[in-house]
Amino acid sequence: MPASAFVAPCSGVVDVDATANPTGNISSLSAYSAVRNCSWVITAPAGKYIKLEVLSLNLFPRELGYEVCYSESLAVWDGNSTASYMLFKNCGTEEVPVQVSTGNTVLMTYSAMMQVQQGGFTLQYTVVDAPGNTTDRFCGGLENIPTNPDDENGTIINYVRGSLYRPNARCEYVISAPAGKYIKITWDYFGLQDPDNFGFCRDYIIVRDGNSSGRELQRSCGFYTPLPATSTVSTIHVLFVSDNLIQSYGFLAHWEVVDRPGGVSDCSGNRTIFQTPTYGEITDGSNGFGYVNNAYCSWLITAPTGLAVQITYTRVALEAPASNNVCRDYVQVTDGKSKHAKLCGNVTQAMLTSSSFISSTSTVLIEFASDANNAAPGFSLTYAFVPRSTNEPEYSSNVELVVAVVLLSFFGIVLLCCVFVWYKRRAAAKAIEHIDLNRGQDLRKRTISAEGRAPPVPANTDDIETTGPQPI
Ligand SMILES: [Ca+2]
Ligand SMILES: [Ca+2]
Repeated sequence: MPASAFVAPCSGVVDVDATANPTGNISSLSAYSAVRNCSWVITAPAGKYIKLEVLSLNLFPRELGYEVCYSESLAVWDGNSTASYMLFKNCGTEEVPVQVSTGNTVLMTYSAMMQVQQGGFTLQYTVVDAPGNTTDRFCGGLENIPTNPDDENGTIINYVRGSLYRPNARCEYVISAPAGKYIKITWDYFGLQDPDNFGFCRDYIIVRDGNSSGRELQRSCGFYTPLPATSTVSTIHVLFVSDNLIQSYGFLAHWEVVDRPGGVSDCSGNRTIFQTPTYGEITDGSNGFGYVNNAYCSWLITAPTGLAVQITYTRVALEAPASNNVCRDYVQVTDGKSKHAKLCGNVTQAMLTSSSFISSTSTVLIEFASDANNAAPGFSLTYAFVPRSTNEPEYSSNVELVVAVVLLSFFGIVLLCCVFVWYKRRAAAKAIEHIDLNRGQDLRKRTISAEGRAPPVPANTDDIETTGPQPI
């Protein structure tokens, strides 16, 4: 830059006339020790834009735990107020990419707390003819986005590469489609502060049908990229809010005008019963445009006698499970009394195939439920009644095996019991025989001692009991 270039002072709020000075330097160094907060509003001629290049940056670094430039920072907005998009906010010795405004004004702020003093910064501005891109910026304030036949898609962005979004931010987008059309939002990148231990979103996105008081289509935080959201009226409302602590990287999304509305399925506690049709399709009812929140539906399918129910999943695109793998929204099948695992998230074709099955009973219950936040395209499956005998080889062979094991075990136990009883009887007989012999010898000894001669040996045990001597 030429030595004679304009240098803006750091002194309160400074208006920089970029018409008179199409290029210049802005620095914290001129009054660094005295002034801790200053701002500059740079205004270029109408139809021109402002290129910003940070030549040097040596500010107090980000403090551990704050994640933001807290003690000392340089911030730039793409407009003349902090409600505009923030182009960057940096500190330390971070490298800052060259930025170009999308209008003819920018706002810069420098702030430092009293106890810090680093080397400061120098930034060069230059008036240029071409605007900057709109793919690297933080959101700000309310943005109304009307559409017309030539403008059927666009972006909404709260993202600056390498930076965290602003604390205490509130950004709103109101995107209006032509009458009879709808707006679909697709999230290309999503990284907000994770929910707290109670599942409460500290920073969040809410997508609503219509205006700011419309039906909530989606509420998201954390790092799970939400599935697309489509309005059921011509206008969609997107709100981003961040609190004062812990920031993250933000979001990138694109919107488009579509011909079909979002999820309008009436899935509120009803149970459908299928018994006679031999084939059918079961879905969440939104035709792939997104089911409603707080939904619950069930379908009870009972096959005629001798038939089983074949379930074939064709699509499962529900909200992703929580970090502990618990499904937030799910589809679950119960075969008789046996519950299959819940399916949720975006299920791959391979998983859909492996989850499909033929029932082992004649009754299958299908349940679909969604929680209060974040709808997704939905699910679909088909059912058909199929002959049970020819389609359950694995089940049949298992049953036969179980029956055989049970019967063999039964006969084995009976055999063991018989052997045991026989052995006990034989042992008891031997014991009686032994007692008999002992009693006989004892009786003969007592008789000899009393009468001087031995009595005859009794013929059996009855003789001992009835004819034996009385106690002496
Ligand atoms: Ca936060
Ligand atoms: Ca959900």
